[in-house]
Order: sequence, then C-alpha cells, then structure tokens
Amino acid sequence: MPSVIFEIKDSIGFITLNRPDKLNAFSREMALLMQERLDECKSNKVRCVYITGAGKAFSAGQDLAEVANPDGSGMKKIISEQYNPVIKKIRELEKPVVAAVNGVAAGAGANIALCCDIVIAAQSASFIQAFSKIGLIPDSGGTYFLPRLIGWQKASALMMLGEKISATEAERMGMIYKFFPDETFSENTLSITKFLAEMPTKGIAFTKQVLSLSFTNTLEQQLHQEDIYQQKAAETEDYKEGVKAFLEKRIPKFNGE
Ligand code: T3D
Repeated sequence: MPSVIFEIKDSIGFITLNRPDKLNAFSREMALLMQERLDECKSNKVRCVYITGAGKAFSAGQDLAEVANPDGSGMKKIISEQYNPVIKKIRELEKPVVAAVNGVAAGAGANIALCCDIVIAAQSASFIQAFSKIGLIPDSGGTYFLPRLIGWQKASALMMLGEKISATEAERMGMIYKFFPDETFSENTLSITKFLAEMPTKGIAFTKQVLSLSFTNTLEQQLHQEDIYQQKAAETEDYKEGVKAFLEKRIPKFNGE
C-alpha cells in the first residue's frame, strides 16, 4: 500500500496518511507523496480536501528512525523539501482543507493538522508539540499558527513543555474547531466536509485568502482587501445563484464556479 492513499469522491479529495504501524510518522517518501496529492487537489473535480490518518494515529511527525539514519537527508533538506512545501500547498490551495484528527498528532503531524482550515478531532485524539523533547524547535508552521490560535503564553508553554493535550482541552483552548465522540467522529466530520464541498467554492477560497492576509495587515489594508475580494466573490456564478435561490425561497445549488 502507498504511504499516502488518495481518492476523489463526491468532489472531496481524501488524503489518508498510511503508515499505521509507525503511527503515520512522516518518511521522506510520504511527505513527497502528500505534496503530489495536494497538487492533484487543485483539479476542479475537488471542492474540499479531507486529511486523516490510517489506524489509531493521525501522525507522529517526522519518522525518527529515518532521520537517525546517517545516510538520510540532512535537516535543511527535511524542512525545505518535506514540511515547508506541505504547509504552503495546504495554505495556497484555493479550497477548504479539513484535518480529521483521528488519533495522536505529534510534532510536524500536529502542526500540519493545525495549519488546515478546519481541524476536527476524535475525542480520544491528542496533540503534542513533541519537538522540545528531542532538542528541536517546532516547525511546519507551528510557531506561526499555534500562538495565533491559542495565544502566545499557552503556545510557548506547550512548545517548551511538550505537554500532551487532549482533544477536549484543544477545543476549549481554541486550538481546534470541534471534537466529536469517537463513535460519531467519522460520520460528523464527513458530513461537515460534504457540506463544504457543496458550498460556493470560490467564495470559500477567497475567505481563506483574506483571513490569511489578516495575520500581517493593518485594519486599513485589510478593509481594502475585503473590498477587492468581495468584488471577486460578487462576480462568481455561485453568488448569483445564492441570491436568486434566496429570493425564490429555495435551496441553492452551487457549482463551485
Ligand atoms: O530532524 C528532524 O527530525 C526534523 C523534523 C522535525 C519534524 C518533527 O516532527 S520532530 C517530532 C518527531 N516526533 C516525535 O518526536 C514524536 C515521537 N513519538 C511519540 O512521542 C509517541 O510515539 C506518541 C506520543 C506520538 C504516541 O505515543 P504512544 O505511547 O501512543 O505510542 P508509542 O508506543 O510511543 O509508539 C508506537 C510505535 O510507533 C512505536 O514503535 P514499536 O515500538 O511499536 O515498534 C514507536 O517507536 C513508533 N513511533 C512513534 N512515533 C514515531 C515512531 N517511529 C518513528 N518515528 C516516530 N516519530
């Protein structure tokens, strides 16, 4: 079986990290394959992306056995070839990306989940900034996203202490959108993903882009961007359909254009 399973169904690109016996730890091959799959999600056939892990974990981050191999790629290569492109591809993808965190998410595994647009976890899942425990700094965008999600103090403590956080606690802190009981996790997460895949895809993509800009913009700059992106959204077919359906008192049928 490939280390990343990929399928497009109902306009959803399903990406499953598939090294369950290693808790889906990232080998170089898996990171590169994930990049290829994220590129395939640029297709118009995909209107929402769903990332999850096979077996009991989401991902344990970097495969430490592979990194300990003296013949393996060096640190610079790992970050620049494996993780940074994954984060950029998720953020640059013009459609929503849902992280369905089915189990433990550690190190780069946690931070890949946290850069997604909507993070949903099973109640038994957990999050750990495992880096400090092996003498590393948090990578894969962790130092960018985590303080913005939960505030500088909590992020700093979690990163330095390497404390494992339950899904319940992660939701309470605002690190993730929601958790669901394990029994209903798949059903509920898929239902949210299907709903997103039937929404106005371009409008959702513009929302993603404007939200990202807000991290560095002043209010003046951000208001200007909202003006620009709202005009783009108003030119989409889905906007016309949304207004028409509202006035005709019927459910809209969006085609993602
Ligand atoms: O140079 C660089 O590394 C640069 C890149 C950095 C990016 C990073 O992601 S650094 C952070 C790497 N990840 C970690 O440090 C996490 C290591 N794993 C753990 O702390 C724990 O395994 C977990 C908290 C994730 C889960 O704990 P638990 O008790 O549920 O499972 P376990 O028993 O520790 O692990 C189960 C198996 O998975 C075990 O193998 P075995 O003994 O059954 O053959 C374990 O060795 C393996 N495993 C877990 N994590 C990794 C791993 N194998 C390779 N790499 C891993 N990251």
